[in-house]
Amino acid sequence: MTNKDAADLLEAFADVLELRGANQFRVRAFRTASRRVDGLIVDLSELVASDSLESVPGIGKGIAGFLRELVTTGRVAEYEELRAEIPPGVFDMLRVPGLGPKTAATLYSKLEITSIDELEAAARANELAKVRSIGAKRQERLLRELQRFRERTARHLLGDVLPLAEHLAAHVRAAPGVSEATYAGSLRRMRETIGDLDILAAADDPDPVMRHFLDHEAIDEVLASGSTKSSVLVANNLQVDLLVVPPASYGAALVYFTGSKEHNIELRHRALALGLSLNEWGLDEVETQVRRPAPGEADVYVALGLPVIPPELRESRGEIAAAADGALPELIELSDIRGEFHGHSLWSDGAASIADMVQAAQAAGYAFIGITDHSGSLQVANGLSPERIRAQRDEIEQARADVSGIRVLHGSEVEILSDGALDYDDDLLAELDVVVASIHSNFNQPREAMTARLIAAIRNPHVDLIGHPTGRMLGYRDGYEFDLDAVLTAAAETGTAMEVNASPERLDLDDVMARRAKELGVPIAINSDAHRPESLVYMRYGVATARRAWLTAGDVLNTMTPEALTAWLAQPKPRRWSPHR
Ligand code: DGT
Ligand code: CA
Ligand code: CA
Ligand code: ZN
Repeated sequence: MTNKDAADLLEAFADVLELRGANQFRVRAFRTASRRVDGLIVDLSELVASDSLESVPGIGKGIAGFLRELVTTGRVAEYEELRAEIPPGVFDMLRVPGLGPKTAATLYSKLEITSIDELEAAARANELAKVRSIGAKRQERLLRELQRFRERTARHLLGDVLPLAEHLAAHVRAAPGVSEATYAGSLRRMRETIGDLDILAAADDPDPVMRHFLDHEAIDEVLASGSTKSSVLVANNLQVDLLVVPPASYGAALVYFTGSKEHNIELRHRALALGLSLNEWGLDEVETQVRRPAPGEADVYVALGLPVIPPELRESRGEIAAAADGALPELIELSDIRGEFHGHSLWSDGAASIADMVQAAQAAGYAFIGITDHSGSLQVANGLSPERIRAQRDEIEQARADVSGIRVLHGSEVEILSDGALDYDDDLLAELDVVVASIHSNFNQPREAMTARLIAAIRNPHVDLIGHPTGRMLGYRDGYEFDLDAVLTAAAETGTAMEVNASPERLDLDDVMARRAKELGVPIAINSDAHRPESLVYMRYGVATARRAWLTAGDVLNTMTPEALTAWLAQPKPRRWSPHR
């Protein structure tokens, strides 16, 4: 239970009281107490232990009792009882700007509206306008807010947020008096989707930093602006929070705001066992109340007897134990990547010629690149018939002659048909340098059939890797159903690689699945699946996902030299795989 958690609960209790039409003074007292608790430097538990809660201004007898119960039992009975009597959807409504507990109480009691969906339906049916305390104007405004709320609460793709975040962080870094600034939160952990963007800056005087930040042209609207924290909206209703902290707290704040919340909780427990209280300002020695400054993240981790844990691992998935054992993996880096296997050209649904794609790969510093256009049955993508893919060879040869210093692999992204057969016969597949097998049709097969379909492709002697193995599209469709472990086991047995497709709307396999693949001994290939030269930059999102999967360079095919790789691909299956470095 942190001070922040307690502050949130006080606020939530005030909402419950207000929803139930409680006395305004009592409601306000809890809101004030929430702010006080949030601003406390000492841990609430210490105030409880020393029985000095009521010495804090704004905390009277009633609230002290509330907090004492919370700290000692982890819950507050009155809160839980009152809350249980209100439908949960009513609390969701409170998150819509311009809709406070009073209005929510009216909507609930007069119109029996108990969710955001019902609220929207009622507004569209002009029912809110008829309520005297609401009216037509307010109804219209609520509809607009609802629309924006839905956009804002939708999660954003890593690939959309990261470039903007780098830009905004650089802008903040250039503000007067800023010694350091970076993005934090889920983005720094490179999660596949981002709720809101958190930016953290270190400066002694926050005011000029805030002014400089709020001046940025990308900002559409300022939601809140205080002296050390502001929240704004940028394009696509992405919320950006900027927090400015003193340089001596920067490391502690960076740990805190990078999260994840679960990682932070584990760290705090470890700190307490060492007699330290970890918070966003620094590390406090519990006994002496002396604060140890933490200007850098290393100050926090080292004090806890740990190496700095890469942000991508901070998900409470065993990283703290591994760090304590000196067993953190040496994560793959973008600079380890020597090439990739899966990309398209004008021959199927790509937007550039083979020569342009190869040139872009060479400019990216790659030592090899696979050109893998779609196969014939994928007609929507202008898939290649056996005749056309054989005819494609001339242009591949031409690109090989024209662009030096890069090995061009002629391959295919071949369809895995519904029964697990492939779109090309084995003779044709044997002629190719690299074969990616993927599913783009009939996603709704039963789990057993889909599992068998994937395993059949894996067992084909010519298939080198399975493209975007689950078929999911973020924010659009879930992956198809299949038995992941059965498929990964077949891949390990045959030495067939699984792709981490780096395209931001795929990131497939995801972090958890790719980690499982590594555990089971499956080689991993990371591919941008580029359909145009500019998309080669997607590789960074694939590498980020691989890092979240605890992968090292040795776990990934793309880090091999072209010679080693060609030798690997030339081996007949089953191929034996062990991390190559
Ligand atoms: P998001 O924005 O949903 O993609 O995910 P995050 O991880 O960026 O979460 P966010 O923006 O709510 O908060 C940023 C970080 O601040 C989070 O990763 C950990 C820390 N944090 C936020 N709220 C709490 C809290 O109630 N307790 C603790 N221990 N940490 C918190
Ligand atoms: Ca966030
Ligand atoms: Ca945030
Ligand atoms: Zn593809």
